[in-house]
Order: sequence, then C-alpha cells, then structure tokens
Amino acid sequence: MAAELDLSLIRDPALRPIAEHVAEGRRLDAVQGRTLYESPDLIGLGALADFANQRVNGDRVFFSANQHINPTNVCILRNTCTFCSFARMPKEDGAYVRSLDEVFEEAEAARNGPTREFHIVGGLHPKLKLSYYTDMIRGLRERHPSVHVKALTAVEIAHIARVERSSSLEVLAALKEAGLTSLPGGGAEVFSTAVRATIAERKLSGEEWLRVHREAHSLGIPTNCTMLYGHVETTDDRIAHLDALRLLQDESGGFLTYIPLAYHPDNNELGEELGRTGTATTGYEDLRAIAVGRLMLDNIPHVKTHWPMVTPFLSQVALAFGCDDVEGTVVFERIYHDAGAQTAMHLRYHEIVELIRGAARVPVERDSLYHEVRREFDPPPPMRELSRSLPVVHAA
Ligand code: V47
Repeated sequence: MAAELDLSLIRDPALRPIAEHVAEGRRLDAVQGRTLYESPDLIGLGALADFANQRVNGDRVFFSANQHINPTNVCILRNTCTFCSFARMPKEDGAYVRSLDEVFEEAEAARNGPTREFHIVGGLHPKLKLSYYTDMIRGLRERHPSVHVKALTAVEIAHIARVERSSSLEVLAALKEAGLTSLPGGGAEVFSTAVRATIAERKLSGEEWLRVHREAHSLGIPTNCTMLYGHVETTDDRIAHLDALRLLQDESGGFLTYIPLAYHPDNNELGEELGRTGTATTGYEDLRAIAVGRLMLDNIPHVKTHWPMVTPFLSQVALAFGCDDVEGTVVFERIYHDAGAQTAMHLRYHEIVELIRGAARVPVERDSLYHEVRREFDPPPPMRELSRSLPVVHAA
C-alpha cells in the first residue's frame, strides 16, 4: 500500500512548499536543505522523511546479522584526527595489531551464529601490506563461505596504495579478487576543506574519498557512505557534503546506504577543545540527521541508523523519521565505545527483530548487498524474557 503524506502533521509553514516537492518526487535543492535543518518542526520533518522512505521501502526495515572486526588501532593519523579516540601510535599503550590467526579466531564467533557479514575497519598502520588484507579476506571467505566481507574505508584503501606504491584502483581490484563484497562508508567525515583542516588535517581529502568510491563503483564494488556530524561543521557544510554524495550517486549508482554518524567527544582532543566531554549529540539532532539525509539523498535507496552511537531506543524512533535500515548485531564495538558511547556492545538477533516490530515495521534480514535473507521470525518471546534481555544503556 502506498504511503500517504499527512499534511496535518506539518506545522511549520516553511516546510509546506517542500512537502509539495517531496509528494511529487522532485529533488530538493540546497536552500530547501537548509530549511529542513533549521525548521523547529521535527515531527513535520519526520513525516516528510517517513513518506519519502516508505515510497521506496514500504514498511520493511532491513538489518544484518553482522560482526565488527577491527584488526588494528595503530594509525599514522593518530595525532591529527582530533575527533578519534580509537587510534594509537605504534608504541603507545593500548596499541594492537591482530595476526591473521587472531582475526580468524575472533571470526569464529560467526561459526554457530547467524552471522552473514564481517564489517572490518581499522587504522592506517605504517607497515601492513596489501597481502595482510587480501589473505585476511580470502581466509575469512574460505572459512565462512556464506558470510559477506564489507571491509576497509576509502582512507584505508588509499593508505594501502601508498604503502604498496600502487594505485587505489589496483588495491580495490586485488581486494575484490580476494572476495571483498563491499566497502563501508567511514572516513568521509565532512568533506569541507575548512572542517577537515580542523578535525582531520592529514586525512584523505573529500575529493579523494569520492574518487576511491567512484573507482570501487567502476569495478562493481558497491559502497556505503557516511557523514560525521555534531562537531564543528556548519549547516552549509552538511548540505554540501550531502550534495557531493548525491552527485556521485547520480553518476555511478554504487552507494547502498547512507549512515549519519553522531560525533562522540570522550577521550579525544577535539572533545576537550570544545569542552564537550560527556556531551554527545542530542536526540533532536540525531533524528534530524536521519530525516534530512533521507530527504536530500533521493537517489540512495537506504538510510541506516547506527544504534551503538545513538542508542537502540533512538534507533527505533528513527524508523518513523525516514530510516529503513538498522545496524546489525555488531558483537564487539570499539570505535564509539572508546569515544564514550554508553550503549551495549552487542544486540542479539531477536532483540533487533523485536526492536523493529515494536516500531510497527516489518523486519527483513538482509545480506551486505541488500538481498533479502529472511523475513519469517519466531513469535516474540514472552514479555518478561524480552525486558530482561534488552540492552542496558548506562547512565553517564
Ligand atoms: O570514519 C571515529 C567515525 C567511522 C568517532 O558502512 C567517530 O555500514 C563518532 O566506517 N565519534 C568509522 N564517530 C566507522 C564506519 C562505519 C560505522 C558504521 C557503519 C558503517 C557502514 C561504517 O567512525 C570513522 C569516523 O567517521 N568515528 N571516531 C567519534 N569519536
């Protein structure tokens, strides 16, 4: 059944002309994007985004049974990406590099579970060669043939190319040959040169990030895209970022899902500089990030909520604000927990199913390429069992 746009939910008059555009399926421009970000009418914004989402995805909400693996936290950008709490210098306390056997051992958690995707991201290690990653991907695919591998951000791809004195296109081709399914969307942060100069001075530029994704798409490797929000970026920076993603998608069609990533300020230099330690983004900002992403990125099929960052509870509400995709089971999360996220590390499969059902949507388990894996699930467990197993969100 086609969703209908209920105009009575839109109270801000500035959103009315935008509602007409959305109802007609017309593209929104930068000025309209600014209005969306500035409107106080969160419910009206959510109604628009929900309508835009349901037109594409109906009442289905996708999730994956996935496992995050972070092979190393050693990163040559440790001292210049001031928003990151995960990275370490090679000899710093807490620095680690997993051997391939250790990665394979960690992945054994997938053996008896429903895991269908390994999500692999790490730091820019000065010495790890391309063969470390191709051997890892090949080894994982051999051991777990039915599990997809979504691995390495554009920043890591470009770094491996530098280590190898080769090109990012060659690195991508070798990773694909080893069994890579798709690329995660990290490392995009905010493309604005001024923002990057402040928070990620020596990281790959926005143009270079887009180039690596364009190359991946040209090789038939689909990718995700992200935006890190809630730090020093302006509204115009956000809109320019979304516009650059939308333009590349017009050209290549290779983006699968967009994931807004909420900045967490603990244990990093930027958080201290901004005096924000312990104060992450607000629920309003998080819901707005989902809704505006859904409305501006009219050519990207999915918008994902990353529950480790915004809590499972807010992720559930996001399903009424334009979001059709929930981050998966995760198993072990390091990047946001190092930065102060207070969420659980792991959601169980049936907890995600219940979270989606609880929002009156239809849960659909997907693989990395958004092929449907399963939509028939056991009936909900008795109320008492569910309430005991819901993830704990600790008070700060
Ligand atoms: O690029 C780092 C972000 C990203 C912090 O494609 C931080 O499905 C908040 O790639 N506060 C890496 N964010 C994570 C990533 C990802 C995550 C979820 C899903 C997918 C996907 C990809 O994490 C980095 C950066 O933007 N990050 N530090 C921080 N303090």
